[in-house]
Amino acid sequence: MQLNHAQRELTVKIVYYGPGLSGKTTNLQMVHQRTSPDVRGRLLTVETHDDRTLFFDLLPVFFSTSSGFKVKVKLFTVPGQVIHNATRRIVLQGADAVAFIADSRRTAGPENNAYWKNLYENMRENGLDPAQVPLVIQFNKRDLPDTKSDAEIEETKKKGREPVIGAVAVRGIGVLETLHAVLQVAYRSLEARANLNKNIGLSEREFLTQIFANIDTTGTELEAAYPAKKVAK
Ligand SMILES: Nc1nc2c(ncn2[C@@H]2O[C@H](COP(=O)(O)OP(=O)(O)O)[C@@H](O)[C@H]2O)c(=O)[nH]1
Ligand SMILES: [Mg+2]
Repeated sequence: MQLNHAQRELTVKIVYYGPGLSGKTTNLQMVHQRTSPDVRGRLLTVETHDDRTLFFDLLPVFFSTSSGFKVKVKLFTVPGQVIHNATRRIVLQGADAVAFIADSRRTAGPENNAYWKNLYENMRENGLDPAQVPLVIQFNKRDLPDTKSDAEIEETKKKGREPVIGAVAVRGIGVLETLHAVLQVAYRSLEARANLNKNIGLSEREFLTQIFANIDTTGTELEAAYPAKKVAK
């Protein structure tokens, strides 16, 4: 988090982390598609010929609070390939919350575990206490055969402290729910550290509403809380 009182600006950093090809870039593309141009910037994506993220993706989302603060939420993805660990570590620096995107297929289990470990290592290398960094987990690619069952995902949910969300990112399923969950844990952690309510007059409700009122929530679990608004693609 960067809080600049002179400029009246708050920057929040969210990182989508996980193995290569788990669907991190797809998540950002779907968020971009459904977000009003009024509150989003360009989706910056650097891809190589084999469709993998070479460096990182970045999608900025911004709004002004009723108290007159500018809030910039930066959504980043990391490159998943093993050789890009240095880049992953740099992108992770200063993250306020992490969405860990896992591939739900059974065959992906060992890779998910390896990258979970890698996430913890990189947090420590960056001087972050993993226990203090808010996390959510997305089990993506629920449409493919031989994925973990819902019951197994429930088990994971019970074992950990993190919110767990099932997704089919290519169809936009679970994408906004994941974004909402990660923004909520980010806000709560920043509130505990920096007293956003008191210091800049920004409540959790306003933080989430300013963003999700400008996202097309049609057909998602968020539709009731944030009535869908059509946005230009
Ligand atoms: N079947 C299926 N494919 C997906 C899903 N999400 C992403 N993909 C595909 O998986 C590949 C890798 O996705 P990408 O977002 O580039 O992964 P990244 O390396 O984590 O950024 C792409 O071909 C996506 O279209 C999903 O939910 N189901
Ligand atoms: Mg990518």
